[in-house]
Amino acid sequence: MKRIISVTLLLVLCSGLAYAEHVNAPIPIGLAVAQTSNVALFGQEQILGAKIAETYFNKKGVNGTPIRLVFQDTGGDEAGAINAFQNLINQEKVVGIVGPTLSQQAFSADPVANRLKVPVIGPSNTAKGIPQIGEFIGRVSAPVAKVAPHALAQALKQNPKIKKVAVLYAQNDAYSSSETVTFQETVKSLKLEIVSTQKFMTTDTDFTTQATAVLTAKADLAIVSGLAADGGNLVKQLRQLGYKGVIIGGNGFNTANVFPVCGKNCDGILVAQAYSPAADNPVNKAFVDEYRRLYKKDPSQFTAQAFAAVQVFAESLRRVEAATKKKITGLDLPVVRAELNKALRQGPFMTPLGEIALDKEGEINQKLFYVSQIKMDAGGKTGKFVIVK
Ligand code: 1QQ
Repeated sequence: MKRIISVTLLLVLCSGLAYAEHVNAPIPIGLAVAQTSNVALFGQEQILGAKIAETYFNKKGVNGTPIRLVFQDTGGDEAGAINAFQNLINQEKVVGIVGPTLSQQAFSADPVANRLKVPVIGPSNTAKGIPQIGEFIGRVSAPVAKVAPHALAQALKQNPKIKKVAVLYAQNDAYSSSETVTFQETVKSLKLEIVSTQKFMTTDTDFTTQATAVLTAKADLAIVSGLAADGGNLVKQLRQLGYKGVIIGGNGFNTANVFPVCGKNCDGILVAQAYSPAADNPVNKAFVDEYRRLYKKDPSQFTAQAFAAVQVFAESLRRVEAATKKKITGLDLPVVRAELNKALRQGPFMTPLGEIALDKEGEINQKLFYVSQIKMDAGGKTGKFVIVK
């Protein structure tokens, strides 16, 4: 008898709990980045930043209601990104999506979300034209045109005698093909000469042809726009074949996961970046402190941008509640998605990237950019990004 009573009591208590959970159900935000394939070299860093943001913004939540990240692996290609987006939108009923990792994936997956009127924030899509995909598409990753030229300016400052430039890029990747255009325009505007233009594929492993061409052309600066695996291998083979000149790496080099790829040959690569761990603002301090506590090193740009992407969703959800005077959980999902998309574009956010805002089109306005130089440790296995500007 006693047992029956206590079981009944337990059931009553449990159903009470379930109800309480329901009215305060967490708000699902999709996180669609690469957890597998070579593109996971970036995606892994993005997940770390997103998770720190989830915990940080859930101290207050959305006026008490927590957010909940729903992770969906995109893999490294377009089909994987489309699948992840569809799943998050239709099955998981997310209010918005942070992702995908590559611009190459965004040009295929973003139109799906845009048609279904689901806001997307690109955490690392830097190719020209991303926000123009549609009215529900924005990004917190500054475009190549705003970032890449800083690396060239720094290379010339350190090496005023540079005259002959080789540009190399992954022709099957949207970011790489976009970034090389910016680099080539900047090279010409600085009255330097492009002595060789080399294409490769992100799937390539042998770069003998391209490296030989750079050496034959006697370039004193090589600029590589590619992803971490291919780009890192290209740099390694370029050095192994005897190239002694300066190397600029594009945004694909902005991850510590490139260090094991080029090893000691990563040393000295200049990379422009949209983030510095030393940026002096309270939210960056909190972010960096937490990252250091967990991983005993400094966060990368991709980690900081993923944090910022989750942040703009969390803070915009609060804006939606303020504007509608209703709890998110009390609004219909299509209304939440539409209001959220508007709120994302209404004013600044103070993030680890500094103060940022999205314009009407969803393009980021960011003020601070940096250049770092890779410094490899004596063993050639580990290294760090040293901010030089
Ligand atoms: C893009 C990029 C990549 C380097 C992100 C990892 O900038 O695809 O837009």
